[in-house]
Amino acid sequence: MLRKIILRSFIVLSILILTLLSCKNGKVDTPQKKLSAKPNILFIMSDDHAYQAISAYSDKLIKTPNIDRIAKEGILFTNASVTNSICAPSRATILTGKHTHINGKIDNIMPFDTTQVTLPQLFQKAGYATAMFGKLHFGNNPKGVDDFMILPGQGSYINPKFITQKGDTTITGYVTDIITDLTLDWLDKKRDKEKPFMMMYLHKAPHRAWWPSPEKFKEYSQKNIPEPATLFDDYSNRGQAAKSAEMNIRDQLLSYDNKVLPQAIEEIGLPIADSRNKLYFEKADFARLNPKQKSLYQPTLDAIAEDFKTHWPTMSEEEKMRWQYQRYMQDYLACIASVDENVGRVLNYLDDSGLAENTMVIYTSDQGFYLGEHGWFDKRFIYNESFKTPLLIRWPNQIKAGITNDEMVQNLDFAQTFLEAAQIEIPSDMQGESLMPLLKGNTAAWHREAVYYHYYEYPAVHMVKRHYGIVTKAYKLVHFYYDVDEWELYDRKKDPQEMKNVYEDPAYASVVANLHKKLNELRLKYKDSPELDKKFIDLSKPVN
Ligand code: SGN
Ligand code: CA
Repeated sequence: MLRKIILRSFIVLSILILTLLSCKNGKVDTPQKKLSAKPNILFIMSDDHAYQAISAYSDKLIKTPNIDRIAKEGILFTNASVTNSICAPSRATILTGKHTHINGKIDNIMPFDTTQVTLPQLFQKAGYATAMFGKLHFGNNPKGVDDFMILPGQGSYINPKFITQKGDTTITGYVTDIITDLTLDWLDKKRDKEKPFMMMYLHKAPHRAWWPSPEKFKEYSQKNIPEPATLFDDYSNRGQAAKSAEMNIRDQLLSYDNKVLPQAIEEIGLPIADSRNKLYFEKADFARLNPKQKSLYQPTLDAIAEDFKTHWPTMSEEEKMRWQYQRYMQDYLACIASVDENVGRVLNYLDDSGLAENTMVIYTSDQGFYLGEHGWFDKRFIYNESFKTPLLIRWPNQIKAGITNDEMVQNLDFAQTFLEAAQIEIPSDMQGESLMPLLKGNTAAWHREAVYYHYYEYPAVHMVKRHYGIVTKAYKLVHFYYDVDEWELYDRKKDPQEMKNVYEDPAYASVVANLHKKLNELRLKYKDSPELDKKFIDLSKPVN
């Protein structure tokens, strides 16, 4: 009897111990195992980086070997676009997975409703280590990030100030290098390595006023950059919107954009047309340089001033355009050269630390940019160069190397893509679609034929009129409204430079009818409407 009792107790005890052990394993090990299978997300975004200036798209202007690596070892999207081509609205779309008329951040001015759930919050809640470094331009207190250091507003290229959880701090150096140092430091030393990470590494460059590092400034100021075919566009065959925009390289670039010292302008007897010219040198990046840094820039600044004084007074209008274009592009590309080098540093870190295989690396921009096409700089329009945005994604564990994809994808889709990749539940009110099927090469599972676009910031800097439109692989239908009521249609295959509005051409009558119908459907699908257009016009009116 006693032996029986002892034996039974022994069995019961063993079962109990085994159960307890497996429970403990269950509690401690399962989530870890699950989490370690989850990918890291490294979201790299620069500000105003045109796809024309990434050699994975075209090497006519610059070679970007490091950014290209992401596509070579992953996927390149050739038809990626934004829903609203301007900084803060693009960021709001990425963070909420919603069009700007739904998340409310229709322009750079309108405040963002911070009660909305943003992407990092979802990742943090799901057990990810989260961080954000660089330019947010979107309120100065990001939610859902364990660590952040962000530039106030647009931030400075030189000796930038950062907002942190512990207050403001200023770091000496060049902004692109600094944002990368902060990113690498967090990846290497600060993050909780028990968790997967979601990191937003956000460059200020190459935003206006395109201030390069001193070495790149010198190097690129000596280059001759090829001109785009449409540099001397006269905007014929199009409506009011293109004609009245204020972003012409010859006429609207200011001397601080071109780094022509105010003294040089005064010396040849020209008025400094815009008080901001002088202010920039007195208050902005140039004024932030310490004497040692200034001495590194001075020889290049002097050479530009000399060149300007010698040639500008006798230049024809055409030559002035060409001169302005060279100066603009030299600095713009010099800024990108630094971005590319720094992206290389981060990719090397992923390789060296063994993180590369299971890290999804995304390279994109908050929108595209005009690099002299139509004679312009800046963005805002639904026309190709600013509507499209670079998109390169690498994730060796899941994406085959070297895929090119031409589907109509948008920044609206990013949130759902990253959430699906991380196996986090996608909120049902997000408006995009996960790109995961495309990343896995399953194009047959992708059925979208058209995307929707809506731009609002007017009247405002650069004077690009309010407009919305629909874009398919073959066509683009646009409605400009507010103080005009004009429709434009472009045949994207026959007229990729978008030089001829064929809306009134009878040959396109059925295309127009079909696209109008589809545009209405998209407006309904995404919950946009004439009532909302009017609401945003009323909200934008200055309150006395
Ligand atoms: C500044 C720039 C504009 C630019 C806007 C918005 N002028 O106002 O050229 O369009 O930012 O850019 S500047 O002389 O102050 O640089 S955005 O990327 O932030 O939307
Ligand atoms: Ca931008």
